Amino acid sequence: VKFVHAADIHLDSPMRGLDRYDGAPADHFRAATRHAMEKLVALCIDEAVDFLLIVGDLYDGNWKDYKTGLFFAAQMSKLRAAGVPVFLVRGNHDAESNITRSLKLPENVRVLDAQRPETLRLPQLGVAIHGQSFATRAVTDDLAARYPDAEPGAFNIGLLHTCLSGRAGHEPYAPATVETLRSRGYDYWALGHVHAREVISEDPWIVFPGNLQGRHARETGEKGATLVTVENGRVSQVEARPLDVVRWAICEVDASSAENGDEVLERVRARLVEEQAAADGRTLAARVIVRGATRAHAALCADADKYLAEVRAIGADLSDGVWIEQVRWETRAPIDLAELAERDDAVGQLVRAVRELRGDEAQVRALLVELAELKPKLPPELRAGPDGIDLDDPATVVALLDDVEQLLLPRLAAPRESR
Ligand SMILES: [Mn+2]
Repeated sequence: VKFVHAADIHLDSPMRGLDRYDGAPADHFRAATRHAMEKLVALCIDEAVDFLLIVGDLYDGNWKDYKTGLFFAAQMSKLRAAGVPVFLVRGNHDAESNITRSLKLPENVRVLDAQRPETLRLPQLGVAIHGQSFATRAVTDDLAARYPDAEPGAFNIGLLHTCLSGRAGHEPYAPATVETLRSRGYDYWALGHVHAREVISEDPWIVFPGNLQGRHARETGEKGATLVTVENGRVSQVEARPLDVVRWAICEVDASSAENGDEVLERVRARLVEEQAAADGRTLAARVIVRGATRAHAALCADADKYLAEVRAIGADLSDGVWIEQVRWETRAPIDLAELAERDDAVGQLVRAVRELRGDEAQVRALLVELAELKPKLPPELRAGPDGIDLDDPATVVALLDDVEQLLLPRLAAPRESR
């Protein structure tokens, strides 16, 4: 038995943060959830699966018009032609009460009941599927508590749109504990609702496949469905299959010690090229965050619009294009040690102390004695090996002083510097 487990397709969900500008592949973005759905259908056909499970939030909300439903129905017809049945439960986004429009779906699609748990039996496969749809958006009952026990002799699957015991960033719907799920005796729990893929347990299998297509800058990385193979009544393989057509990424760019704006832009380009390679031919949507102490800081602040446009131009220039969702400038001005040393506050004292220490071997040795206490507290990988810190060597301490200047002083001095 082979099946595909998908959830949170959010068909026709708008891609959030989509700001139109010349060169942005806006149409491609708008159609991304549909293209991902097409890839899901193709996966089911190519892998000749026995059925497809869709565990809630197939739709993003009530349809704007019938086009959304029509698209889904057409995709399901393709599966019917390939002999693939589809079992689905509704989630909070597409609860019965949310969706006022409807279309008759092809008869290979079965939507599970919203009033009570329902069990579907596939005797020719030896499979029993248990599940319940959301009747309303905010289901706060533990739906799983009322699911029936496993059917003896069958491979039992539970469909549940749930937050489990709570997941950051997800509404607390249909809470359930892993213990409740285990107690049903099922072989595979096909969950939905949480948009990041997560394998909660392997015995029994409890899986969030994640959403099919990222929809904004916080839904980064690979997205897709899970392909499950069952042999002799036991799960033999669980594979994540990427199906997204647009990949979201947060590109952090270190602008430290870049001399000017052009150099910062070169680093942005290099990061985008890296991320694009990781996206494996997909369109990339990137949030760019530029950090670090750079002489370009003042120019970047003074001309933020220009530099945003420059970054977008880089995105458009890369082959196939990279869409820039947002650029955050979190740079700071480099510190002027000479100026800081003049200050008569604690920061000035620190700068002067660091300077003196560097040239005074007796003081360094005295410091080594104080640092001896730290040695047993260091994690083993810092006590020895290539990353080890030799706290008996004065040269180590002198080198650390450079780090103190580069890391500590900008933080301490920052409030005065951020103009
Ligand atoms: Mn949901």
